Amino acid sequence: MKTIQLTLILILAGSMGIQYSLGAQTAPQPVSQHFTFSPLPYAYDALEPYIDAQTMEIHHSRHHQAYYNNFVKAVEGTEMATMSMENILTNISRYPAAVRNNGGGYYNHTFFWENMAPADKQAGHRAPSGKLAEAIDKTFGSLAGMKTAFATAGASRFGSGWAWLSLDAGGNLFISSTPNQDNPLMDVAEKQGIPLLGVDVWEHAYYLKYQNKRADYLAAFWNVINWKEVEKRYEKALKGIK
Ligand code: MN3
Repeated sequence: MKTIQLTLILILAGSMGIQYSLGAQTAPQPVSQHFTFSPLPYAYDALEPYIDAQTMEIHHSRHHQAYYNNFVKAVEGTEMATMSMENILTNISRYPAAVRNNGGGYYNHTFFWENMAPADKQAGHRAPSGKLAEAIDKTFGSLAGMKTAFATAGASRFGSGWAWLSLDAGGNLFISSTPNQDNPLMDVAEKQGIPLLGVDVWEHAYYLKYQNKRADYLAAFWNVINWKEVEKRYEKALKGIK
């Protein structure tokens, strides 16, 4: 009944040339509510001794927060303000560098925090299992083979960037690295795919504890992998490409 009344009012208003607004119901959602900045899923010191608390705090509360703030500023008032992050990233070549750099930084760090977990919470789950374990063995010969290829991608990235394990459109796993805040979702990536596991190899991610020894940081990283999360991403990615 109410719907009919409202429809009649709108028709009447329309016929009288009145622009009708439904007010708050149609007001656009603020960008900072569409894209949100979350706390870490664990305490700053939860990844000790592999990644130190001070690095985690600065990395999350300053670096990540700055990427988020600048991303929100860059998309406010544009078509991107209501798009999904995945949609923006896969079409990144259409958008300004500020969106590529800050949107990438915002997305990549959230992704990174979630693919890590405290080492003491990994009991019984220190390696991938199920379908992901099978795919890793098939593609890289063994988990050790995958780790070597992944660490090599991270160590050989010149300057700042990321190393990734991803799924390509053909359903195959691959390892790559990207410069700056790029990632494999982006249409500018050398090889595109759906990321499953990522590691930040910017100096700010490891310098306080490891200084110039990026390889030591990459070796320590395996102690804090949230394999359950990586497996979840793999299952979802497989469904997505079918
Ligand atoms: Mn970083």
